[in-house]
Amino acid sequence: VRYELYYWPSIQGRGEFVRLALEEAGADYVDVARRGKRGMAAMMKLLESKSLARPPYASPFLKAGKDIIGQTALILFYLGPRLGLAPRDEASRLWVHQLQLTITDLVVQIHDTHHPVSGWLYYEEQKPAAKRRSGARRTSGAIVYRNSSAISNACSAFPKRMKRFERKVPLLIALHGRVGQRPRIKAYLSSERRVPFSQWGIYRYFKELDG
Ligand SMILES: N[C@@H](CCC(=O)N[C@@H](CS)C(=O)NCC(=O)O)C(=O)O
Repeated sequence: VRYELYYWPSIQGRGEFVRLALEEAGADYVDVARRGKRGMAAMMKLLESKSLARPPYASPFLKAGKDIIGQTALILFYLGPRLGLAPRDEASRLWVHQLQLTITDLVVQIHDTHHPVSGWLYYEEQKPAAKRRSGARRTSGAIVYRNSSAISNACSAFPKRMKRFERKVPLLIALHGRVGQRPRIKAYLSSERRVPFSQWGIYRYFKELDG
């Protein structure tokens, strides 16, 4: 199967979790919307289609043969055994899925640090609430910091806070380093396939929120 990943081309965002899995497995895949205007049009066509029996809610979504699967955690649940990345026994597989769903919660929490009121308003229109929200951000994210993508992204959005937090979780930080050293991931991170960090993704850096 040649997998087709559909995600916004200019941000790592939620798509990155899927990209990392596909890259680690050396899977045959196309990052469709990053293939110029045509790729983007193909994604919009599927997102806006009224004739799909099982339409995806939002990007990212994956096309595998005739199947279209949305929701980041579900895409990974689907890919895990197929790419040989998930454990075989059910309890362990469910545990991995549970971790990924917790990461999904964390992603929303991080997003809400800069857009606590609405994703449709500018950050500048919700600054006071953003400040309160990021101060109140739960550190229960600890468990999901096992995830390599979450760590590097959190470091770029909250460099000061993460420096302090890192001291408390040395094993996690070491694991993050090891993931970055895995041959396929290492090659991917320095390739053009990797979308650079930006101020438009989920993890944005604002000095005033990194208190
Ligand atoms: N729960 C979904 C959330 C998907 C989502 O919100 N995707 C964002 C980009 S990261 C998006 O495309 N939003 C546009 C929209 O919701 O219309 C997941 O984890 O995949």
